[in-house]
Amino acid sequence: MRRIGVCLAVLALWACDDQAGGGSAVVDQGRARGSRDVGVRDATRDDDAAADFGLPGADAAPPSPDMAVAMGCTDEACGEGRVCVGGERCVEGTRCGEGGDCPVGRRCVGEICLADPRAAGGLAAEPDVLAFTFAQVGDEAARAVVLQNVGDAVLEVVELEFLGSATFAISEAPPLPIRLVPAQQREVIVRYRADDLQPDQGVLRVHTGTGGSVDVRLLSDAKETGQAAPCLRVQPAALAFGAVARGSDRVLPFEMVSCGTVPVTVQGIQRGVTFFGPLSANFDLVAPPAFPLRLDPGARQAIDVRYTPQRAGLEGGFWEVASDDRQSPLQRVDVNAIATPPPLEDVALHIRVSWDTDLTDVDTHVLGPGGQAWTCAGDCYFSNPNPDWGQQGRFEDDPFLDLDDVDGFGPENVNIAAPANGTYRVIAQYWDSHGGNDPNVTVEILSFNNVVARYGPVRLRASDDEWDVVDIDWPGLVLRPLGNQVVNRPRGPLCGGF
Ligand SMILES: [Ca+2]
Ligand SMILES: [Ca+2]
Repeated sequence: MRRIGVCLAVLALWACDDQAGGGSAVVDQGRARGSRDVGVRDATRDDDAAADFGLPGADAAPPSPDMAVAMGCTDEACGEGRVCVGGERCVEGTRCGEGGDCPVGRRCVGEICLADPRAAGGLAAEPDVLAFTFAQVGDEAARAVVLQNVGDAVLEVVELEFLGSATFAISEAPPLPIRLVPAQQREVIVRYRADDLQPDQGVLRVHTGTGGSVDVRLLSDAKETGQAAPCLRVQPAALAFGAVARGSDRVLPFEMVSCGTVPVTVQGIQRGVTFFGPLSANFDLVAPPAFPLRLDPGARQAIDVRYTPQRAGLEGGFWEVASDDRQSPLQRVDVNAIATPPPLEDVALHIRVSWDTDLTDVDTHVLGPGGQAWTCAGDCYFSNPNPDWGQQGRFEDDPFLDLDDVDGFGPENVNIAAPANGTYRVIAQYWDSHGGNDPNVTVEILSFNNVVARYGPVRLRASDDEWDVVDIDWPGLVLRPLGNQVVNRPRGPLCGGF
């Protein structure tokens, strides 16, 4: 999956606009894909970098409208493993040590240790601190770390090493090495199991094939319940929605419990922000209570979280519950889901593109009726994966690029469940070889799970080669193939999706 306009760590809140985008190790807005498009500026002066990052000393934009509550903060109030940025927002991370010292794979920017992808050959791991809160021996929790290649060359993760407490482990260890092409990401799950009431500390060190590494700090914190201080338990620590098909949704609850002998006040529930941005709007809270919410000792409040899938793929992040529990003022609930397209039997137009070479990135472009290539209104492609076509606000007549393959073979596909009337054009574009061989590309058109046509294979020999494959008239599914000619055309501007 490629991303556009990546912002580092904290920055999603303040720095992800056109003015501030493109800071140190931040991918240039609108050009995030492939080696020739990654613009890593050499920010050697930390004050410049601080300005880019919107850290203290820089102009701060207003807080995100996604926040359910605006809060002042201090490092102390933010809790272990978190720091207060701009006096307003707790983020997971650490202050720089004396002389700007930071853990491996981080560098000091505006007094905060931020991911430095160059330190590990382009590898970034987010978040850089995982904090697990537990109340009793035997409690288990799992949290995700996302590994992403933000460099400009293919990299491999060759080892996931744990240092410190043995209470931390990888859940469902992925096969190694993990190969990542530029901008590709993978999630690994870290599991914690409390073996006694003592806090635990550890490090997950992620090693790359070129000798670099990135550290993720692991912390646990025993929650004191039954004390004469505000105490909030949020459970479970994670909600796994599983596979949910577009057109449906799923609701799962978590619970907030007042665990002291005095009331606790919940100030709000906000979208978690990471390196990769705030939690997707596909997750929302169903009829949340009004905040601040006071919970008497022993009182419980259920919160329903709804997931409504759009484009297919893995989605996740976390909610943050802010309260006056001083021991853990921000508690998080991880959420993850797999969005799936509707079954092929229900899809009127399915366009599938595949090729025969590893590493290479071929892209599917589907132009809607009257649409032009590389326009955000008319072209469904990786940077514009589900424009609203046909009737506005109705998703059944929209195209969804449900799978964008970046590292070889495909397939990638576009689904339109119920196309509006008009002519659709399919184009295959050769984005980047990433060091692989030139691909032979095959395009298949399916309707309600029947293959109605197959075109190619056609060989693409150079980046920006384009093959105009077929025009499709709807209704009637009239196919007008455009031949096997390949034309090299300059790529157009991107739309900012991923
Ligand atoms: Ca692709
Ligand atoms: Ca529509």
